[in-house]
Amino acid sequence: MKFVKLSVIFIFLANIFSCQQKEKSKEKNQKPNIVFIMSDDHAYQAISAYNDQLIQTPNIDRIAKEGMLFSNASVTNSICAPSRAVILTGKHSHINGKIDNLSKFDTTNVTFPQLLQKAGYQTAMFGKLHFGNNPKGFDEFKILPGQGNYYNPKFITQKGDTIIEGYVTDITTDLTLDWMKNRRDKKKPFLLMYLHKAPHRAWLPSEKYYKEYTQKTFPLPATLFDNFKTRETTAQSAEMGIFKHISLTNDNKLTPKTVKELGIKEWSRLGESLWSLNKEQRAKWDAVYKPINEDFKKRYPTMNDSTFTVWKYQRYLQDYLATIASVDDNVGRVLDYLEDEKMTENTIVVYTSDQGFYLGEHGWFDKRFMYNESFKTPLLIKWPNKITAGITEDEMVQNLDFAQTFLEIAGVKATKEMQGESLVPLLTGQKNKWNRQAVYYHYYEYPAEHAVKRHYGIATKDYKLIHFYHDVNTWELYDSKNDPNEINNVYNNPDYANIVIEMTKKLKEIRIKYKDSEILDKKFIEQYQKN
Ligand code: SGN
Ligand code: CA
Repeated sequence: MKFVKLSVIFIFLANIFSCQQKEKSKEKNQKPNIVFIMSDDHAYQAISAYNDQLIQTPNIDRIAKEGMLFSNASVTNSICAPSRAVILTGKHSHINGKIDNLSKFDTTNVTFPQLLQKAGYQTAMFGKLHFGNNPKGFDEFKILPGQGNYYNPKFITQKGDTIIEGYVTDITTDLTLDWMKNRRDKKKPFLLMYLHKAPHRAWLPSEKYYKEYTQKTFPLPATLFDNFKTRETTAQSAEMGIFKHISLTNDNKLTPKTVKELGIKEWSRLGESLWSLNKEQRAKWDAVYKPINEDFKKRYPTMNDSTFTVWKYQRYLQDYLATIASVDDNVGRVLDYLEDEKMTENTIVVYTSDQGFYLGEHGWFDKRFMYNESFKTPLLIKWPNKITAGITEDEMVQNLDFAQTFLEIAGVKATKEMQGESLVPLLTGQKNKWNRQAVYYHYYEYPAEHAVKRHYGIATKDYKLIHFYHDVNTWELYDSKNDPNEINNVYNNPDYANIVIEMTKKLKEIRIKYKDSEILDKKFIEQYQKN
């Protein structure tokens, strides 16, 4: 009797084991799923895996712990929609045509999701795209119109527009999880683009975090009071200074009444960014933010330019970082789901931003420049069994490389027009197959908000050469190893004369390699003037 019982238990356990094995091998034989997580304007300085001075991001850090952190990832054009166009097409802005946020994306471009969809991948996109038209190649999408709202956002869907009550970061995640749980075919591989609006300006945190973050103070960056010596004509004319251009109302969330009462003249509009909150949300908000007005009224009379800048900086970072705390929580929800469903083995997870951002460096917020904080972008990738966990990779990679990377992972051929390089060799420990010596950058949106002049440039691991053009003609050279904060433009320093010659030659060559030219520069200026 005992023997019969034992045999039954044995057969039962053997069955379970063989089912599990079958499931595992099914998962192994299936092409990998791709979860592409991107936030909007997320500075690498605000991810604790890069820098733990400002915020703890334990969930985003999980990706680095279990995978690879890229310390030298950059974008080709540091602004939202152009960066997204580069990611989807694998082509530089001057080739895919989406040079700035204003022009519409040319939907005759072939994107990697279209190719994956054709190859049998299920495809879905949730959150911010900012293209002016709907994405092609997606079975399902729910995207924000334009910039979208933090509170009670509207989403464009294939079935029409819908407004969803709540906080955008939570909602984008709810939509993403709902698709993964309920609406995909679990037998097919998938590409999921999970795209946060946060931490984009005007930095409206959720109730969960504004209570905590409005109490915090943060260390000041070394270049908060940069005087732009050696960069007068370019950096100095940009309109993205914390002191002058962050508005006390729209950005720092003081009420227009307070600002008027104190007789302060705002550089930009005297407005409020809080119109999307409903009554109940607004009441909770006011309970926390109203006292900040009273406190400011007391302090303002004794403030000088630098204490005023520091106050604005702290207020800016409190809200900016609080929006990231929500992103981190929600990334955790998605990672947990993948773990609970035992999908981690066969899923590559990428976390990145559409570009970097200034958190007070050079006295700035915003992006656009080829200087490090906005040129570089966070990039963390995990892919168990392929990537050795916990590695930091310092090779120069770009958002231009995603399309070819994902196509290679899925075993799909890239198009001839794509200009990036697959990151698979770096991910799988075959560094000898990677030989990139320099990356190219080109920013176009000028004249426009923030007044960052048009420029293109080349970066190697040692130097960065930038040419500002259109209504100026200035050159800058940075010694990246000796001047990581990029405050010394050494272009005219005789000690660097040979480097200037060498880098100018390299810049010419890389312009040819990527098919960019003065003729195209002129064409885009004319096109811009017509728009
Ligand atoms: C808005 C912001 C700008 C920001 C652009 C582009 N102003 O216009 O500060 O540079 O978006 O951002 S705001 O007062 O309306 O917030 S991007 O990430 O979409 O490129
Ligand atoms: Ca952006």
